[in-house]
Amino acid sequence: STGAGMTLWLTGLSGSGKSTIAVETERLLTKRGRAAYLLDGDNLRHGLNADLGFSVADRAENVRRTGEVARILADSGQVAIVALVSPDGAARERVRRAHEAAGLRFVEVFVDTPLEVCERRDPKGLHARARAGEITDFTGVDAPYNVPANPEVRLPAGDGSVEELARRLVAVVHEV
Ligand code: GGZ
Repeated sequence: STGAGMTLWLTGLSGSGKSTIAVETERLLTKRGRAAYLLDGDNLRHGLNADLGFSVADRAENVRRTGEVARILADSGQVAIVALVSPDGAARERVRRAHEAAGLRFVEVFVDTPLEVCERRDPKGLHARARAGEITDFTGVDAPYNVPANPEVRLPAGDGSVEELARRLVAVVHEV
């Protein structure tokens, strides 16, 4: 490991496991003495991004802002771990380019959990409410998700333990 700052960007559907894997990755990195900080979309929407909803424009701004914070953390030498649905591939590419322009690693992690599994888990009941039409513009139901074309990492998170998946991300951080 060079110890240089970088960003791990977890993208995937609601209920795919992004937050859980991100929390475990942060825990493992911190335990090994690596400065890591989690930026979770759901949490940021209570503060930094409290003014944003789920329109295409608001999601783009959500990704841009969170990407800027991640870049700042990475620039400070930390591992920024981002867990954001971030459904738009072009928006994710802009964050990647901003990192590359600053000489910082950007690792796109596709948390690839089938929609049926996300719907079965549905910890907050959001999928059910989206299916019932009580929430509109819900990613994977009536709003699009652009599957990453070339993610550095694809985690088949429908099976496999959280610790196992997080360990894969820790290994990626420690690659050159
Ligand atoms: C997608 C939604 C929506 C809609 C509320 N579409 O699983 P969660 O509940 O805890 O995480 C999801 C979170 C998505 O916020 P992000 O900031 O990650 O989204 S984005 O990157 O697209 O800006 C979900 C909940 O908020 N949620 N309404 N319509 N997810």
